[in-house]
Amino acid sequence: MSTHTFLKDCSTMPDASNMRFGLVAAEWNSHLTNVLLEQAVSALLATGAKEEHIIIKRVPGSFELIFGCSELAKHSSVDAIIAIGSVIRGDTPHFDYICNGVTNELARQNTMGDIPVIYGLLTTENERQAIERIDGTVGRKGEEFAMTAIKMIDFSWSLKK
Ligand code: DLZ
Repeated sequence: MSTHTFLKDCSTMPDASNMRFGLVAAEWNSHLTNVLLEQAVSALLATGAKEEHIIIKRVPGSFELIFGCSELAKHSSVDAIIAIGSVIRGDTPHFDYICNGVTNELARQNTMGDIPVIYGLLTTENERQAIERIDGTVGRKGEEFAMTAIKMIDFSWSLKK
């Protein structure tokens, strides 16, 4: 999604001023995950979220997103969690294990838990593909994760009215 599309979408987004967000970011490939995190926070604020309603936690690697998200859901009052990580195949023979483990477990947390967990894991063949998904060439994924979180909270709240 281009920046232009994102800004256009902002005006039609649900009101995020009362929404509480937890962001858990992996330190592995931090030059990428920090940008995703910044994009997500900027997008949340641009859509009306309050800074004091945003909790940011870091875990060592993407595999730890599983425990990090699960604990944050248990011990905080956030309305949605965004899990942010970047796994690059070239870096690890464990690529498939890490990706499958995190994907399956975050999916399980979505079905078993009370709040949505947004899947902000980049799984790419190389660093170039990851950068393209951040710098606007193929998307600005951090912004997309933020908008997905807002939409899913709105969805969840719409069922409880
Ligand atoms: C070990 C490892 C490797 C090789 N590659 C990555 C990666 O590309 N991205 C990532 O987020 N984490 C990686 N890790 C670390 C694991 O996610 C995890 O932190 C360790 O296996 C310890 O549980």
